[in-house]
Amino acid sequence: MRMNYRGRGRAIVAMCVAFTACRDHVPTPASSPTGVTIVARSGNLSAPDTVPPGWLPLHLEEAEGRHIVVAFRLPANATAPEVSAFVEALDTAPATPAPGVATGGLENGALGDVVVHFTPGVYVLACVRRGDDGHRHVRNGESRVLHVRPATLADSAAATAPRHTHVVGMVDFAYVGPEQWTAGPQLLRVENTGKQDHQLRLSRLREGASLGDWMQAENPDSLAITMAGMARVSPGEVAYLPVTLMKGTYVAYCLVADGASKRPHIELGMLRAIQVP
Ligand SMILES: [Cu+2]
Repeated sequence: MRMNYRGRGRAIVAMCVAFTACRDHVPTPASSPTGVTIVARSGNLSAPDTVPPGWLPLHLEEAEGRHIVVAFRLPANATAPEVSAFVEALDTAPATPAPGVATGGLENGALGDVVVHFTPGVYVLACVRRGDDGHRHVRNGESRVLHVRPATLADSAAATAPRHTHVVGMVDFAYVGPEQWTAGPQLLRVENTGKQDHQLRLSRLREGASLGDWMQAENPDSLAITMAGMARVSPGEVAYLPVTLMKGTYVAYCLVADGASKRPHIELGMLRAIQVP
């Protein structure tokens, strides 16, 4: 049976759920020792309580199960009840509920680090992946409050944004920017200039497979290898994704659901082929 275009999002979701033990993806650059390591288990996230401000690499260890861990910024003066209300609202809200802002995050499959910006104040790390019961993991305790302390002189190294090699713009509902990238280790600057949350998942087509084949495939995983991913980024936010690119064709796509139609953005056209010559 061939999947039609509308079934595509569901097939990809299934692919992501089923994505296991794929060991042939290219390693991304090693995480910085000053980064934030998050260990995810079923019903539990562990991470530092306090981190310095600035651009910090986030690293995900999936000790048990698959997780999508997003760093949400809350107002710096958010109270404990406001934090709890936000965490509760995350489960059912299609987009990031106010007053939270998604600053980027780590895709399931522990595909590699992402670099996000922390300003002094209160953040919540939470897993937005849906379980078999339809609820996001955050509902079962996979959240953590992260305090970002005030800046000191020693933080100056992390104060400036990392130097990117390519820019990926995200709008409702498309990726904008060059359709050709350079092979080798790259740092993608991922910018959301749209009005909805977006993400960037990157898969590399296997030799001989076309974008059309991939879109129509019953099992997209057989035609492409998922390489890297940036989880939810809210409008106006910027985050960075390190990736090592090989010669070939990559597909960028977004599985965030549209608030009105409930359809994943990929079904609304948010996918793009990018060549790496
Ligand atoms: Cu999107």
